[in-house]
Amino acid sequence: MVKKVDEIRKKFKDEFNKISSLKELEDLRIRYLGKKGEITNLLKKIKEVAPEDRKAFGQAVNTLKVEIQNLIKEAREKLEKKEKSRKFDLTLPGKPLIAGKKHPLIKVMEELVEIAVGLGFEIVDGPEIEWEYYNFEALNIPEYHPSRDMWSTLFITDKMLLRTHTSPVQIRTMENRKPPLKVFHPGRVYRKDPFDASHAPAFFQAEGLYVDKNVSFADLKATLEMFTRELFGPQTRIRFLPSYFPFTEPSTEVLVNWGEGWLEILGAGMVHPKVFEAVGYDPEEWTGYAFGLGPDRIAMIKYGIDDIRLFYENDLRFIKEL
Ligand code: FA5
Repeated sequence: MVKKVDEIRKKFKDEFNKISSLKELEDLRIRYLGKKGEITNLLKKIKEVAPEDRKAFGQAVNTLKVEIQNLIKEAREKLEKKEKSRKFDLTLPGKPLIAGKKHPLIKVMEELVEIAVGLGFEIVDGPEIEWEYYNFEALNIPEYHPSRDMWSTLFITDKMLLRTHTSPVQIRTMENRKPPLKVFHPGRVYRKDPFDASHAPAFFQAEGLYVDKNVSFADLKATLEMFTRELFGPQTRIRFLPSYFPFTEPSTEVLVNWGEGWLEILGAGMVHPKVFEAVGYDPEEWTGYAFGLGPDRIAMIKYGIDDIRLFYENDLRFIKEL
């Protein structure tokens, strides 16, 4: 029977030498030390052993049991260390990171700011929730003007609204400063416009304002030409059309060649004397130009997109392609 103990020892050692994981080690422990394991089975056989040999047999089985327990304990410690160090192996290649991409509208806004700074404009800020006075009245837009219509404007109270354009920043800036000044404001605006291929109800605008002595329409034209050339390349064809805004006189809008047709990307003009009066500047002394760009439309032309809604659908496949 003692021979049987040696056989089990040999069998254990063979299997033990092949172990390479904690899971295998635990299975092995159960096979030998578990309730139905080899060692328990051996101890049950003690009845078959001649009474004078029982002591020696019992001792041999116990020695083997302790031997197995020690080997398993040692192996477990080693394997645990190994598995732990594998978790923190800094030399393993890293998982590839999924890098984000800037939204095309943000890219255009950043580009506009860069061009404006290059042309000597200072960047200024202003609120998206605006007083009716700054959005309309001070800009010479009287009560009966259609742009105040319920359908265009999202009123919060009688006197407060989501600004419909970035032009109120002209008033806020001039109220706080003395001329000359040359400022640029990129931001968001809101209108109750139907969401169609070229209109969004919330979109971006960027406002430019230059006030000094002897500013002329030629200065405005040159500035807008530089802007469009920087944005779309020197070959771009643009059109100046006469237009009307209550806060500029004369006024113009600029269209950029877009496939078969033309797309309006901005409104502009010479600052109206009434606007200067509203902020306490003497219209006889000061002159200026202002313009309001439409970054959404600019992005449509730059990226060849024929539907503005694509910018707002949050489809990652679209963003990744640009
Ligand atoms: C204005 O908002 C004037 N404040 C612009 C201005 C500033 C004129 C300074 C003179 C001096 P308009 O409503 O045309 O003008 O809008 C300006 C630009 O915003 C348009 O040329 C167009 O590019 C863009 N835009 C207007 N409505 C939308 C819309 N619903 N969705 C996307 N872009 C729009």
